[in-house]
Amino acid sequence: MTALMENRSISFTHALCRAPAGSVTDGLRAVDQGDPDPVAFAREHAAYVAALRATGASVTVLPALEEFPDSVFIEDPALVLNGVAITLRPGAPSRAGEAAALRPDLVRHCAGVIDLPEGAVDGGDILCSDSEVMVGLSARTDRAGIAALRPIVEDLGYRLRLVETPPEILHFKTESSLLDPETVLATPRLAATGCFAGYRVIETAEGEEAAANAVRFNAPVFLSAGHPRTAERLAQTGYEVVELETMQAALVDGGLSCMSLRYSMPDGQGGA
Ligand code: CIR
Repeated sequence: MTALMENRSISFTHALCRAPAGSVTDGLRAVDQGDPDPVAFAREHAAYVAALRATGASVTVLPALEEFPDSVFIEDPALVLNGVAITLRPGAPSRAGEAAALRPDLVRHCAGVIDLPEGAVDGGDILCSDSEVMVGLSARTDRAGIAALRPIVEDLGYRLRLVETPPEILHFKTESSLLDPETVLATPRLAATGCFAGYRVIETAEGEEAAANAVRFNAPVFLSAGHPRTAERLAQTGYEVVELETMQAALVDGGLSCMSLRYSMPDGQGGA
C-alpha cells in the first residue's frame, strides 16, 4: 500500500457563480482559436457547479449578464475574505462594470462589502493562503490597485505580498493554485521565479501547464481534464482529484478558478 502524505484541507461553505452569457462568444482572448459555443459552455458550467455542490457547499448561480461577455469569470471582479467581500476593479475596459453589477449580490450574500477605491486589480491575480494574500502585478493588476488593496486586506487580518505575474501570463493564477495551506500547484515557469518560497510546490507536468489553474474546494482538487500526468502527481501526493472539462472556457482564456467566488461564512450566515 502506498503511504499517502497528510494534506491539510481547505474548507469553503459557499460559492457564487454566474451563468455564462450568450455573448461569451465576444469574450476577451489573447489568441483567437475560435469562439466558444454558448450551449457547450453552459453544459461545462453546469457540471462545474454540480461538482462544487457535491462537496456540500452552498452554491448560488447568478443570472447571466449579456452586457458583460466575460462575466462568467466571476472571480475577477471581487474577493471574499473572512466573509467580507471586496469589490475589485477589473483591468480590462470591457470588464470594468462587472464589479458594480455584482455588488448587490455581494451585499446579500456576504457579511459586508468594501469597495477598492482606485487602481486596477483582477481577482485572477490573487492567490490566498491562510496567512497571506499574494497579488500578481500584471497587465490587468497595477501598483495603484495593489496599494489600495493592501490596507483593506490587512484590516481583515491578512498580509499582502506583491508578486510578479510573468508578462506572457494573463493572471497569476492562470499558472498557480493553492492545494492546501502550505502547498501550491504551479507551472515550472512560475515556480522558477521563487515567489512560492516557504510553500511546498508541486509542478505541472511538461506540456500540461494549463492544469495549474486548478481549484481545491473542500475535499477534492478540481483539475482541468486532459492532464493525466499532473493528475497522477496529485493523486500520488494524496489529493482526491476530480477532472472537469474546460474546453469552452479555455477558448476565452478562462479556467476552473475563474468561474467561482469561493468563501466561508460563520455558522448560520450567508447564502441569502
Ligand atoms: C478575460 O480575459 O478577462 C477573460 N476572457 C478570462 C478571464 C479569466 N479569469 C481568471 O483567470 N481569473
